Amino acid sequence: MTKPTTKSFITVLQITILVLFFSSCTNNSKQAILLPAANTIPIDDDDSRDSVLLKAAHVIPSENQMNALKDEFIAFVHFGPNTFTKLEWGNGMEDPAVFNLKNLDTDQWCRAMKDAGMKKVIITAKHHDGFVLWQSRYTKHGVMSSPFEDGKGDILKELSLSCKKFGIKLGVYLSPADLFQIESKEGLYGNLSKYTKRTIPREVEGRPFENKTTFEFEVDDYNEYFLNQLFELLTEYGPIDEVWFDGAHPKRKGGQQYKYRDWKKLITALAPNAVVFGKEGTRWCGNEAGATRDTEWNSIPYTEDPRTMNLFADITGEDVASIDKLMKGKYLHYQPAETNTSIREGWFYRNDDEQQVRNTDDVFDIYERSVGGNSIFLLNIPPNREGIFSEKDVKVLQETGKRIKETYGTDLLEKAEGPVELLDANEDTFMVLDNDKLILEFKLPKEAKINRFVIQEDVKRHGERVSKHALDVWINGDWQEVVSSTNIGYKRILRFPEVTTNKFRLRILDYRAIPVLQNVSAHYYKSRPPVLEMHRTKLGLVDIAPKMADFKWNPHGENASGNLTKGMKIVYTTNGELPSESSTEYKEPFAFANGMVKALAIMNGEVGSMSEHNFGLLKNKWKVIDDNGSVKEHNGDMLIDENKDTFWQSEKNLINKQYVTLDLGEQTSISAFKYTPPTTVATGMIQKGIIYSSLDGENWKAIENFEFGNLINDPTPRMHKFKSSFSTRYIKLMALEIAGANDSAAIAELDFYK
Ligand code: FUL
Repeated sequence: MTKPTTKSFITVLQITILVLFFSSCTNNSKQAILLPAANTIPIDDDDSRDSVLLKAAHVIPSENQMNALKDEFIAFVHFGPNTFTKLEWGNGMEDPAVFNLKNLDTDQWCRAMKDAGMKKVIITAKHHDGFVLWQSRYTKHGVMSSPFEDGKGDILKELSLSCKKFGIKLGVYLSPADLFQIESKEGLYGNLSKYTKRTIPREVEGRPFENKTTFEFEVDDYNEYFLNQLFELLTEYGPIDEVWFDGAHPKRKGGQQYKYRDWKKLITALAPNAVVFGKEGTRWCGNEAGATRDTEWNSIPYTEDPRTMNLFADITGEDVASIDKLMKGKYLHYQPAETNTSIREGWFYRNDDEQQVRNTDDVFDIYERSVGGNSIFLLNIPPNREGIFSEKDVKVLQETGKRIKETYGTDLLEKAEGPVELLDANEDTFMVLDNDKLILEFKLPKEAKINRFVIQEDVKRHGERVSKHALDVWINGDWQEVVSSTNIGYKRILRFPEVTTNKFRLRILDYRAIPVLQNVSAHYYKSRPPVLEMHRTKLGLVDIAPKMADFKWNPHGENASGNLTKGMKIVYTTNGELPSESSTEYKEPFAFANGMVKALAIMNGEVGSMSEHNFGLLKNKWKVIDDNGSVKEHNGDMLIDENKDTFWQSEKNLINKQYVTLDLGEQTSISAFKYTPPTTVATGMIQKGIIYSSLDGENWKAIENFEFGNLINDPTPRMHKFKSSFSTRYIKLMALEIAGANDSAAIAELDFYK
């Protein structure tokens, strides 16, 4: 892009406004503020690309959004009947008795969050199954009907007390989708009730509210129910700092609409500090796997005015706010992304032996990419059936917190020479890079080892403006570029191979409007042995290598993994034991039939995090003998090719005929199977199905039905354990229900286990 020259596009009217506005600005801001900054700015029909960019650069966070950004690392807690049924999505018809909680220690949750450096926790007060974790006046489907404390327990109350004790902010997840209200006879969801004037909260005998505020809304039964519950949550457990509205819907009914504008009125009045997720406050990052965009702008285009919108669609895709996207909008709105993912496979706790837990390297990596990539990191830690976070999870939280503190707790630029406004760690000072001051130098009193550089723009007052920048270091009497990147926004963490230097040079290479920086700092992260990744070919050769995502920061043309993993040794076991220095050293791919491989890297005497992979039966003799109705370019072989990037897909509308039949080559005993859905399309997720077995390929026996939840948002592999093992030569997998409004089935990879 060419740098905007103000004269070319600012109209006479705008100039008048500017002159008036300038007179009220501080000196320093004068050249930097060309338009009044606002949370939402309309795009006019005659706006050019340059003027749209300029407007985008003047979109700023609201106070609540700014506070949400500053919280940086926050916790999610998924807890409810699913914790006991071990399902990802309940069906709403669970007997509340399944929530058989005997102990609860929310102090333990908060202690672990505090150790991790998390500032806020959001709990599933009501997940899609409709079961409520608090003593609601408006339903019996919740803790009040469970054995937990004889029906007198209140998870939210306990958490809110612990939060106050530990100084952690509290947020509530209240699912608009409500399967209990959909499925039960008297259910309110989609019951086609009339919209009439109703007073919120509805009075309930013997349960008065201390807060006497009332509201009048024209709503139907379900919206009233929802508003009444919001009233309880926001007045009796507060202060509430975030309200989380999930867009996911396992099911809908009766054309039920949500009167979000009314919900919003209630939230603004009762919890003025709450940022609203899933509406105009904060937005979903677009995946649940912890992936981050290389360029995450928070100035988002809207075709309708987000201040008055009722329905917010998910914003997904790699590019959500480039200038091409902005040009399609009618409004520009500041809206930070929340990178939400779980510390465990799935959102709810299932068990401690099979459900994998992310290691500290992984969590720390996501922290750096998300917080350091202009978004908020929301990490889920699901409590177990003992009412506490499992030991493994706590350890990862503690280690992550320790690493964040050790790395970012000290600023190596503390005593550096350079622009004071950027080095003074004072949020009220900033530096306007006007008059072509686009190259900034920082000099340390003496040389230091450094591999992280943090930059913050002054988004609070000036929005996000930089679109390209690079960092040089002084090495052997010369400047050398160590890393370059795109936008900055609230925070950009630059990662690069360690260097020893006493001078840095930050170059701003492109921008949407005159850049205004707020803070810079430099850090050293003691590199750890990398996390490993395993893969097996169809012929059964296993290779182990550093996970490439960890080396994404492009170390200027050198072999990334070679450069960063000098002196690394990989050791592994195949008998289930934890590998140690004396275990078999990995030198080249080795043949392995099935079972668990555990591996870790050792580098400079330090032992890395363990990676494990449970390999299913070898597929070298397998054949797909029937891939009924496959789409041409997605044939049956693709589901057994050990490549999760290719997938089988059936034609549409073949209800009850979407199946694949496999010949395993020999009679085999089977106890479980793994379904890996495709990740590039969301149209073929098999959420319900059935497995048949046959010894001759002609006479079939139904073995068991299976069910997987939340596949569209979280397309990760799913395991199904059969009630008992069975012996078979042929297997048929038939799809019975596809997630979303889709009617073709897809499988990226199918694995069976002994
Ligand atoms: C999704 C839900 O369907 C999951 O169960 C989980 O709550 C996640 C945070 O959002 O869309």
